[in-house]
Amino acid sequence: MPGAPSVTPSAVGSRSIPRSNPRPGVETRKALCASCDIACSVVTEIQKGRVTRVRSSDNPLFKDNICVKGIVAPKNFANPDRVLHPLKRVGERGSGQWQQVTWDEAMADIGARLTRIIDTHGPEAWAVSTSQWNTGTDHGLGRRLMNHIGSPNWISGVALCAGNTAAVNRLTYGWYPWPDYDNTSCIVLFGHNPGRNSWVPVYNQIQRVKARGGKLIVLDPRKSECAELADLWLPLKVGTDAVMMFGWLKVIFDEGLYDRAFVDRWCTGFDELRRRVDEFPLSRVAAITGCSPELIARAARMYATMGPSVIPWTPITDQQRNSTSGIRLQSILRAVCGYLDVPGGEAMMGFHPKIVSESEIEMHHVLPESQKAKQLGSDRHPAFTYRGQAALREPCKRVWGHEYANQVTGCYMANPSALFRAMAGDGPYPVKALFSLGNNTLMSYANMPLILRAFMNQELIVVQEHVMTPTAQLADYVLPGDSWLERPWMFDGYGWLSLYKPSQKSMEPPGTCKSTFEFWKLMANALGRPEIVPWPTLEAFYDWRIAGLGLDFETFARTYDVHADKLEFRKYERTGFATPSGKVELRSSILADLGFDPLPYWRDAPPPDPDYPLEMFTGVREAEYFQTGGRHIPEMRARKPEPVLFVSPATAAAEGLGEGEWVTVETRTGAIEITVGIRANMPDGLVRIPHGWWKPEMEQGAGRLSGALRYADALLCPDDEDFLDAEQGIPHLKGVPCRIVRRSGGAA
Ligand SMILES: Nc1nc2c(c(=O)[nH]1)N[C@H]1C(S)=C(S)[C@@H](COP(=O)(O)OP(=O)(O)OC[C@H]3O[C@@H](n4cnc5c(=O)[nH]c(N)nc54)[C@H](O)[C@@H]3O)O[C@H]1N2
Ligand SMILES: Nc1nc2c(c(=O)[nH]1)N[C@H]1C(S)=C(S)[C@@H](COP(=O)(O)OP(=O)(O)OC[C@H]3O[C@@H](n4cnc5c(=O)[nH]c(N)nc54)[C@H](O)[C@@H]3O)O[C@H]1N2
Ligand code: SF4
Ligand SMILES: [Mo]
Repeated sequence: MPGAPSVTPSAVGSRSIPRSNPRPGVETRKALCASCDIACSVVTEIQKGRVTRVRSSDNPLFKDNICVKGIVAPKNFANPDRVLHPLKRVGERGSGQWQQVTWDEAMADIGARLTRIIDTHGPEAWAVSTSQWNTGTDHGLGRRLMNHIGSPNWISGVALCAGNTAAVNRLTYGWYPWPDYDNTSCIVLFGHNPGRNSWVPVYNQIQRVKARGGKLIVLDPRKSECAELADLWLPLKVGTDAVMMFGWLKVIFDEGLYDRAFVDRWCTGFDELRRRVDEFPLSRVAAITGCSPELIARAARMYATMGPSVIPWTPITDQQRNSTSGIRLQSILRAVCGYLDVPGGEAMMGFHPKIVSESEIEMHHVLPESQKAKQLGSDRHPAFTYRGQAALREPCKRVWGHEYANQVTGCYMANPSALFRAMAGDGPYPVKALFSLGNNTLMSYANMPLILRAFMNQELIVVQEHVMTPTAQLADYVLPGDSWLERPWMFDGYGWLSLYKPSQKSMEPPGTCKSTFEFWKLMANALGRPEIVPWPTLEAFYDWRIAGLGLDFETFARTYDVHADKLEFRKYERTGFATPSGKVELRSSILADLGFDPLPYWRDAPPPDPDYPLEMFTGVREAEYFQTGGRHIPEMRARKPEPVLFVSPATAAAEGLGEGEWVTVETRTGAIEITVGIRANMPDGLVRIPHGWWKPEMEQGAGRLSGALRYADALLCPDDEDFLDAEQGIPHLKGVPCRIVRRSGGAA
């Protein structure tokens, strides 16, 4: 997911603090790291036209916001296997036979083939899968082109990471808020585990809050690094976050710890909610979560009574069977405790009159309603589709002045599983072209066997990448993408925060690597619609976006580190909330109208499966890699050469497993090979599977895919209805029945 910006909202127009060049012959630039999704402000050092070092920003606001992935970026992007020129498939799909072509040749052919597909099957036969931070300069231009051409079928990794949280938060109070870490009294982490090499800015914020006496509550089945720091650690059972929150609400309501005045004036559906919460006595919550009633009550009291507290975004509740209820319960906790849009609580920033949001650039209003209605998956699982968010258009306009707020790009997506089914030929209509930009599509959703079938059934697959990922190996065209060292960038906080942060270009891209901005511009031209992306260059586009501040991009990037206005709190007192009722909808009128339970609820896991007695989750991010990327960097591979599962000592003993041994893990969906790591901090019966493993050095092409067919967690993740959240249709990755099979012999 994205993630989040590394600046607190109170930082207004912070000027940069220039430092003299460290050594003669060394130039410096201010950049934003895009090696993950949180955009740390960093400094690049350049010698002879190449970046030789990445270090932390000189601005005290961003002090120490850097990690190993940012530091290793120059080596990452200089790797000898980087794709430097467009490649065209010449053999069968996946045969590994490529011909180098020019951008002109590639784009002319892609334009002609996509036009044929659209003419034959309609614009909805064209799908895009992307993630905003890897491509950086997409800036909503892909959506803009799709909206003009007529396709609603855009998906992204943000369906499993923050984008869906944003969409579900909007159902309750119209905007996805951001924690005011600087003033908060208590932080609650549902699994989320920032560290020195994972979301460092948030980790540093947690340290600062702790240092001034604030509290930290961590809910995690495993004693994680953040759990070690916590004042309270709740070792809940995997996948039970939603029921835990019912327990907290039970305590908060029974003990009168909520903000009655706010609830009375600003919330709908309190009485109904309260009756629902009464179905969750702590004995029931304790039985499901495995935590004692006393511990649950202590945590609930701490959250409700410490003063303004925050529940930062977490991917853990994004990826569960009860995701919509879990995210709604987080929203409800914020609201009933009076922590919404107050100092130290969670701030709703809205649109800013001088900041051109990507929602505006996307131009969702030009996509006809008849095409919006074709968005795949919106019939069964509408929450983050156009249909699910439609009732927010008028309220959003009323409160924020804009009809469409595509926060974290997650509010108008197609459903990934439904899209893959249609691509495979099992949908309501054919989908025949997939563009995958900065996104390892094949490995980044559930049910990889289905995605593979979907890929093999395409007429046109276009990938923009740095390296020959398993996804790229199945493409018709692989186009070389530039990196964050090689392009300017302006970050706007994903429409979650309202700010601009600039990034200077540090060096020229190698070969003919291009930005995603340039790709969409060439694509608009190739479809005969140059007016859709009218700006001649990326810099000219940024000049246009920043004109409201009375600056040009070059001056802004040279002079400032960030532009953000001072926060105004309790805006709702002036405007109401951007929901149909104008209030916080504890009972969601939108979910009711869509035919779902308007209150959060608890859906039990399917009955235990004796053939698959253990449970697995995917996650615990690897310090060295970002998601499926980075396995080609020798310095990082030396530190983490193989995928490792984690099990407790007792589970290892029961299964007869030894440290470092290769095993097979199986679910009903598929199987992977992996090594064993025995970890004292794992609960018994739970298996951690790392996300995104493949080995760039292994054989490429269909049937091999550089080890992705052996190691990728997505092979294990189901997407049948039992394992999908009902409202969103996103897969349950936190608690899937599995088994471990010992292998005779050594390395896989
Ligand atoms: N099965 C399963 N699926 C998951 C998850 C999981 O745990 N399990 N996690 C989910 C989460 S939390 C997320 S955030 C998503 C992430 O899903 P993705 O956004 O697909 O993330 P990555 O795996 O990082 O793939 C990004 C690709 O972009 C390329 N890239 C990097 N920088 C650039 C660039 O500047 N330009 C271009 N053109 N390409 C670039 C990299 O080489 C890499 O191959 O996946 C989600 N999907
Ligand atoms: N170095 C590095 N940093 C990264 C990334 C990376 O790939 N590498 N990826 C980035 C991205 S896109 C994301 S989304 C974040 C993800 O980072 P985090 O939000 O920290 O997520 P994970 O590391 O997957 O898991 C965090 C914790 O969730 C616990 N957990 C597992 N299942 C459950 C459950 O059901 N409930 C609860 N409450 N806890 C559970 C795990 O035990 C683990 O300790 O990290 C970001 N930072
Ligand atoms: S946390 Fe690391 S990878 Fe992410 S933006 Fe910051 S330095 Fe880059
Ligand atoms: Mo993520």
